[in-house]
Amino acid sequence: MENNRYPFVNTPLPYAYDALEPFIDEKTMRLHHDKHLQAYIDNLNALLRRHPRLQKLTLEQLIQCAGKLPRNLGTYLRNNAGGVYNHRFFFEGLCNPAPREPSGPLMEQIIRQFGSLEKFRSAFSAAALSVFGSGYAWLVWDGCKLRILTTPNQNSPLAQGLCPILTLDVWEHAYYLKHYNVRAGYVEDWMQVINWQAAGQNFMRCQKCV
Ligand code: MN3
Repeated sequence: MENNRYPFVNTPLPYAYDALEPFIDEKTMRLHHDKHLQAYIDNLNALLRRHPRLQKLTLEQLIQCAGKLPRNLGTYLRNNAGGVYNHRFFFEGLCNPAPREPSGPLMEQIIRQFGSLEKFRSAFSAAALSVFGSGYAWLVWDGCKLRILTTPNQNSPLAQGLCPILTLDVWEHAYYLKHYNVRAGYVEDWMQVINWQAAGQNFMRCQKCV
C-alpha cells in the first residue's frame, strides 16, 4: 500500500470513478472515496499531528498498536487508521471487468476448505448480511487456514494478527444510493467486481508473512 505513513494523502482510486458501473455506481464511488475516505484521512492526520511519537508508524502498525494506547486515544486511532486502511483495501480489491473466479493457490485453498467457489460465495454473502449496523466482511488467512469473519465499525483483522485477503464494506454509505436498504443486492453486485487477481496476490503475501 503506497503512502502508508504520516502525512496521509488520499491516493487516487486505481480506476475511474465510473469503472465499476453498472455494478457499483459512479456517484457512490465519488462520495465513498472523496468524502468518506477523505474524512478518515483528515481525522488521522489531525490525530497524528498532536501525537508526534506515532508519526513514524506505518498504517498497519498504527492499527496494531491502537489496543495498547489509553482508551479514548486508542479508539479514535482504531476508528480512523482502520477507516483509511479498510477503505483502501476495499477499493484495491475491485475491478471491472473482473476475473470470473480466483485462480492458482487461492482457488485451490477455497475448494479445499469450502468445497466449491459457490459454497464460498454463499458463506461470504451470509457473513456480509449478518453484520448488524456498520462494518465489514473479510476473507483472511490466519496462518493455517482461510477464515471468513466480520468486523464492526472500522475495526480491522490486522489488530487480531490476521492477514486480509478480501473485504466488503457493508456500511450503508457503500450502497444506499443504488440499493437503498437492500444490502443483499449490493453483495450480489460486489461479487461481479471482485479483483481476484489482487486477492490471489494478497493470499501469496499472507503465506509469507504470517
Ligand atoms: Mn465505507
